[in-house]
Amino acid sequence: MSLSEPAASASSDVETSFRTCPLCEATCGLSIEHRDGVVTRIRGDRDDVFSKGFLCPKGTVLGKFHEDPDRLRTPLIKRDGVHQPASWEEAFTAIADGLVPALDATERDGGAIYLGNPVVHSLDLLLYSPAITMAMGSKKVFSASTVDQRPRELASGLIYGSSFTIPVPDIDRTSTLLLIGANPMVSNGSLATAPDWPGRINALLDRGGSLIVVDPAHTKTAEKATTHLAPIPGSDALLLAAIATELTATGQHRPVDEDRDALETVVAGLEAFTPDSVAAATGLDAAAIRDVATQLAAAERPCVYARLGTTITPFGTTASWLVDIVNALLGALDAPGGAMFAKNPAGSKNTRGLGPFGKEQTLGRRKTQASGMPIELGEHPVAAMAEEIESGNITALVTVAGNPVLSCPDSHRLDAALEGLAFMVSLDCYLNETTRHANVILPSPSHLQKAHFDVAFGNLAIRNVANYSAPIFPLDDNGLAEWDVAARLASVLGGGAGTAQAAAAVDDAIADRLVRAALDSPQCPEGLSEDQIRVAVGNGHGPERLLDLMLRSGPFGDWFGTSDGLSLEALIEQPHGIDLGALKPRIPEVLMTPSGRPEFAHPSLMGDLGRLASLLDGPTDGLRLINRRTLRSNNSWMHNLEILVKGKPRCTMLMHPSDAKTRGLKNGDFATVSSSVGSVEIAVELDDSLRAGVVSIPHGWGHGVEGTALTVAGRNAGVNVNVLTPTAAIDPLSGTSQLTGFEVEVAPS
Ligand SMILES: Nc1nc2c(c(=O)[nH]1)N[C@H]1C(S)=C(S)[C@@H](COP(=O)(O)OP(=O)(O)OC[C@H]3O[C@@H](n4cnc5c(=O)[nH]c(N)nc54)[C@H](O)[C@@H]3O)O[C@H]1N2
Ligand SMILES: Nc1nc2c(c(=O)[nH]1)N[C@H]1C(S)=C(S)[C@@H](COP(=O)(O)OP(=O)(O)OC[C@H]3O[C@@H](n4cnc5c(=O)[nH]c(N)nc54)[C@H](O)[C@@H]3O)O[C@H]1N2
Ligand code: SF4
Ligand SMILES: [Mo]
Repeated sequence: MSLSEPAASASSDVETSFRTCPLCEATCGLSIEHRDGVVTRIRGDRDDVFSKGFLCPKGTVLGKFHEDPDRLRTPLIKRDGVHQPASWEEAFTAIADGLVPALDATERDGGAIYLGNPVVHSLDLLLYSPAITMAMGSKKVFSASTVDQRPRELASGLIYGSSFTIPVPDIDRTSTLLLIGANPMVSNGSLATAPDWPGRINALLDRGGSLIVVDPAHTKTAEKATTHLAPIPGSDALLLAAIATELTATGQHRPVDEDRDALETVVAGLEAFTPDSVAAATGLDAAAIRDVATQLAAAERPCVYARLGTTITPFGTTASWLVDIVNALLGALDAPGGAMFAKNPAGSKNTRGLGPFGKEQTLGRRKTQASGMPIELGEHPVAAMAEEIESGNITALVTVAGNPVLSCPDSHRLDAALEGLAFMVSLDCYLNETTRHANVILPSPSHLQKAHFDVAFGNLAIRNVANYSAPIFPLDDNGLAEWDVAARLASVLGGGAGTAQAAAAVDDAIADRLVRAALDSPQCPEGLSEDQIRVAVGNGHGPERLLDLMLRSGPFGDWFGTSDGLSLEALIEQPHGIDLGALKPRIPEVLMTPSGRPEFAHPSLMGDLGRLASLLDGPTDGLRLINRRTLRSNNSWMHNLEILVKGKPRCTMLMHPSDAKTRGLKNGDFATVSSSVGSVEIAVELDDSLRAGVVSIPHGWGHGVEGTALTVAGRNAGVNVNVLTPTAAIDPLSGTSQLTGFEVEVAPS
């Protein structure tokens, strides 16, 4: 029996299956009761080794999502402007006849791919979408990273030699947590996989610890804070620089040995940034900044963690770097209770134990064609997508689990640009704002029909944990597994047939690479042969074999039966997961830098301090729009589930009463919000806890568009905030879009 095939149930008794929630980075264990293919109840799995029963309202709706009549179950082909159901064979033939010639017409240079956020949550897509990219033969890769975490990854690449080496807050052991631009009480955390952030924050406070929150909004997380600072948006890099200077100027930093020279270079470069010099530009009292530095310095186990509110700004890379500098000056980097590095059970670039090696990382080697935006870590910034299509540099596009029309800047322009493509293919669950432009849409099965393992979040978890979930429900009649769809698509794009055999060949090629990587690993036991590996993992097709290869050759692996350790089988025997323990210090073995130490004073980072100094002049007076998440939402794609959208509308604009008054607006009024690129009309919700001069609108809304099939979302449409986001405003180092802190005007509608 293939591991992908769930055991058929003859009886109609209620069965309980345990499964990791695939929706957000918290990776909660779910206990799913179901009967005859219908989910009857979802609760938190109290025996899950990591989440211990925690879940949020979204985790309970996987059954509703499975049943959603709008969820696509067959491929769709656009004929005469209308999407019509088609067979898989027809769909792959249409792609061979349409997309392949479009790619070939530009010698493959005009092809692009956009990888959306759910790719990192999907075992199938993480393992098989690289095959699609490779088969396209295009170097134009876009992803949601450049509207999200790319600055953090870039800073890590420069400092530690790998973009996967991201410090995570050791929240269970810290005594003082400084949280900047993150709202984990609502988002459940990001780049810090920790199911039950709320419980962990409460535990920190219960053990007498402190929570310092820096956020222009008085969020649910700020409500928990022992200290809350509400800065001017976009000024966090200044704040961090001033904290670093204050720590060293007052001798409150902790002694550092190996990295003294590099840190002294950084500290010297930060001299101009003091609590007094940044006060006006951050909108904070110098005394409040000094107090934060003192609280951190006095803490037994301090930790600084920054997230989305700092990365979707023009200084995202610099702010991410300065987080590490402050942690290093506090002795909190790579220390228990501070900012630590996870060890991915599925293996990662930084788990091979090779120790120091690698080339100097440099920036700025590639630029986009139309306007010269930076291409870093192999990706084009999404801010460049519309202009690249308009200038004819991109003529064919594949989107995988992404909805850029709602999530990327200057949406109206991107929406129009997509219509100009010669051919577009989407792999998605819905006919939505983006996929409506596709000539062919290939459906994904529901999440309950797929295997799950969090390959990506092993790099980011606050404990080392491994947990595998088998599919609960079988595929629909005529349904294809998502890995199979991706592999068939890759085969068609490479000029092959979109058949099961072709997909198997793509799969075998990936398995071959993993076998070679295992044999080449410095941890590979002497004498282990290729045959032994192949016999151990078998030759079944699909993600389980690949996962087995990764686990068994990973840092906790059983090396194909030659030692005790992880394997897929071991995980199947433990449906609540295997806890591999608290994080342990990993410097220097985690580093891939030429010096064998963190490159704290990397020239590309030091080189941005001049630009940062230009912020000291202070911002202009205009209103600034910031981003916001709401608990029952998940970016753009869960608004078609009644249970999550019912009740009062969530897509409103929060505004301080003083800002509303000067504009003649009252609670519930409709306002027109305009930026340099667009305008929307939205209901005003007064909030006197928000920093004055700041307004906040959530993203992912703006449904009800012609050509989509989202019945419930259409009735709860909201507005698309990214109609307002300019494409020109990016972090010039990473190319990440500024989605927060840009100027808008607000007037009564
Ligand atoms: N419920 C829910 N959960 C989600 C998601 C969702 O859509 N809904 N999305 C998931 C995804 S893809 C991600 S990446 C994570 C993100 O999770 P988080 O990183 O926690 O991001 P947000 O919840 O957007 O919170 C960012 C905070 O930054 C603040 N902010 C905005 N601008 C600035 C600024 O310039 N400086 C500072 N200091 N703060 C600022 C905002 O007010 C906001 O409270 O959430 C994930 N979880
Ligand atoms: N203004 C503003 N804009 C933002 C943000 C913000 O805070 N403010 N946040 C940004 C962030 S952090 C992110 S991550 C991006 C998200 O940007 P995107 O990734 O482009 O958007 P999502 O809404 O996550 O879209 C996910 C798509 O994948 C589909 N999908 C879901 N699960 C699966 C699956 O298993 N397989 C397949 N094939 N498809 C699937 C859904 O139907 C949907 O079409 O948005 C960014 N945009
Ligand atoms: S917090 Fe995230 S992982 Fe946990 S149940 Fe909610 S959506 Fe799922
Ligand atoms: Mo994200």
